[in-house]
Formats: sequence, C-alpha cells, structure tokens
Amino acid sequence: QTRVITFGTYDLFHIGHLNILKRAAALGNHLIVGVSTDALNFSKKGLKPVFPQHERLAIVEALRCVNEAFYEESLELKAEYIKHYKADVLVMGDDWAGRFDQFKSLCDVVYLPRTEGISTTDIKQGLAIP
Ligand code: C2G
Repeated sequence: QTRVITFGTYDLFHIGHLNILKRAAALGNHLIVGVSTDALNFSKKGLKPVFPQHERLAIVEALRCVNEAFYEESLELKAEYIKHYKADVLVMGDDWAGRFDQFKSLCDVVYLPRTEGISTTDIKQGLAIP
C-alpha cells in the first residue's frame, strides 16, 4: 500500500487539476487530497475562490482517482496532515518545486510538471471575473 497526498485549491476545476491528480494517483494506490479552505485562500492571496470550499471539495472527492479529500485549514499543518493520513508520498506541481523539501524526513516529496497553457487565473481573466 502506497499512500499519496497532495494539496490545492482546485478552483474552477480544469484539466490541469485532473492531470496532476491522475498522475499523483498513479504513484501509489490511495490518493488523499487536501482542499484549501476559503479562509486559507483569503489569508494567502487576499481573494476568495470563485467556488466555495464545499463545492471544491465535493468535485475533488467525486473523482475516480481520489480516495479521500479533506479541508486544508492552514499551510503550517502539512506535517500534521502527512502524519495523520500516513502518507508515503507528497506530490505537488512544480510551481512549488523545492518548497516542500523539509518534509523529506517524513515521506517522499515529488514535484510533477504542470499542464501548460491553463490556469484558474487565465480562466478568470478570460471570463472577466475580477
Ligand atoms: N496544476 C497543474 N497544472 C496547471 C494548474 C495547476 O499541474 N495548469 C496543479 C498545481 O501545481 C497544484 C494543483 O494543480 O499542484 C492545484 O493547483 P491550485 O488549485 O492552483 O493549488 P494552489 O493554490 O497552488 O494550492 O498547500 C498548498 C496549496 O494549497 C496549493
């Protein structure tokens, strides 16, 4: 049993989100996803996601490649989440490359390349959502 954990906001869920979750799932046999809360996003970016946390969580946990999903309440709790969910591998997109190396004492840390040409920010700009 290899348990994989990853984190994200997954706002305006798009193909880049699906790609990284499928690739994360393929690194083990149980995928756990921390979905950041509206409050965490607001504190991080000063912006509320377009979709509220219960909808973002519902979409992520309904995916066939996802076994469990939970709310990521704070960036400071990563070690706690890794231990609580007994994760063997932490996966993040390479926009975070190097930023989670401190967890290498707890689990493997893998950065996967992002999907080119799509982002929540671009989608919002294309739709003229502020
Ligand atoms: N992603 C990707 N390709 C894209 C867009 C996003 O592979 N074109 C990946 C990101 O690298 C990340 C995941 O999808 O691993 C979720 O992306 P976001 O929702 O933007 O998550 P973020 O706001 O970076 O939150 O604790 C860490 C944070 O919660 C991460």
